[in-house]
Amino acid sequence: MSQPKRALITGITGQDGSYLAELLLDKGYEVHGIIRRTSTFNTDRIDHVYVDPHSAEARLFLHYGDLTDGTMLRRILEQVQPQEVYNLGAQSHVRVSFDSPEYTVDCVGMGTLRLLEAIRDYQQRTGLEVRFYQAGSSEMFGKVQEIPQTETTPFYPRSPYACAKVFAHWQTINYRESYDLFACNGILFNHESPRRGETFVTRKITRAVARIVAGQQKKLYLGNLDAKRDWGYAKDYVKAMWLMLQQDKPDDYVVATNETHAISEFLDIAFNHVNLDWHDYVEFDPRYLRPAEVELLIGDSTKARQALGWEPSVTFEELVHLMVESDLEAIGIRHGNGAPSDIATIRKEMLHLAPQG
Ligand code: NDP
Ligand code: GDR
Repeated sequence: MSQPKRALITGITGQDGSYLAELLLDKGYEVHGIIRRTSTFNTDRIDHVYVDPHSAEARLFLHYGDLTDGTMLRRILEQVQPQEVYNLGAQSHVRVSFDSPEYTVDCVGMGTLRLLEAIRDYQQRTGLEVRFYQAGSSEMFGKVQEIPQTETTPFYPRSPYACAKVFAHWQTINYRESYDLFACNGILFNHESPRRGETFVTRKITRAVARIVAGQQKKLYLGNLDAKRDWGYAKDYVKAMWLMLQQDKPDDYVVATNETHAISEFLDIAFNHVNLDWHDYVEFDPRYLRPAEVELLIGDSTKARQALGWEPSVTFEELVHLMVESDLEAIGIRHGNGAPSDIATIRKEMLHLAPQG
């Protein structure tokens, strides 16, 4: 019997890491993830796929490590001997990166370089190929140079986070060209889900909707409501990561829905879903403004659609409904007919609610 493929994921405890781990386990991979030592458990998003490593069925293994610690990265790489490495670990909050620029750049920028260096040495020493995925971001486009944004749109990063991602992007290309590494950059536009961190604007809104309905919160404080984002569903986006590493040649791809929406549109759909008007609840707090804002992002994912056969499966409206429903469930309130928060049920419910004729 052939050995299962082994993948190593940094950032496995995050939104994307958890969906990617599920996807790879479904495909029969042995999955290894790097987690940070914390004083309380931080594995909520992957607990449902975790099996005690003493069990013969175990195919998910966790290793303590950190992108700021190159020695640990090398050690884990030697131990795991993965065929694929997905670099998803990051201090990924743009606003926080202004407060903590040195750490953000160390983890996001230098962390990627440390990992690339470790892979380069490992590959040269063993002769074994390691395919590498770098979690690039639409934030790299920053101040709009071109609409929509494609793989050839110039970068104009507007935060320490985005600057570090640009550095990581170019390092990835350099390692591909210098050392013949199978290294790909995904340039992923915003993607969300019920597992999205609670301080990103989408989840902050859907969680607040549920808490307002439950009487646990009266107001929702937000910053700039005019910013526009190209929002997709995280579960769709991790498929694109995997597809990139299955191609004959390494390349870079924009992954996006090709639609943009203002935060106020997200608010409309989320609050309307529970028959509330967001204007009655949302207050402005300048604390949530950024020193420099990215006003408009809209991707053109034609290349990924044509070369990878990838496409998004969930619409913007479905995504908002999915997230609101999930937060209502989490708080113990079941909206409408008590439907669970899966996409098939959301679709049925939307058809039912759609104005007839
Ligand atoms: P999350 O913030 O949900 O997850 C980030 C992950 O990185 C967590 O597992 C976190 O661990 C880990 N991490 C943080 N710091 C370090 C460190 N120093 N060393 C090792 N691991 C660390 O992000 P997402 O899942 O949303 O995003 C995944 C990747 O994709 C990130 O690199 C992000 O920048 C990028 N990206 C995300 C987009 C999005 O819309 N979601 C769009 C484009 C790019 P812990 O749980 O311990 O905090
Ligand atoms: P973003 O996501 O910065 O695009 O980065 P976020 O949800 O944080 O912000 C989106 C837009 O909403 C505005 N905004 C607020 N944002 C937050 N977090 N909180 C608020 O209260 C608030 N009010 C308004 C922001 O100003 C911004 O314009 C995400 C991250 O996942 C990155 O890691 C990833 O690279 C990019 O998406 C693509």
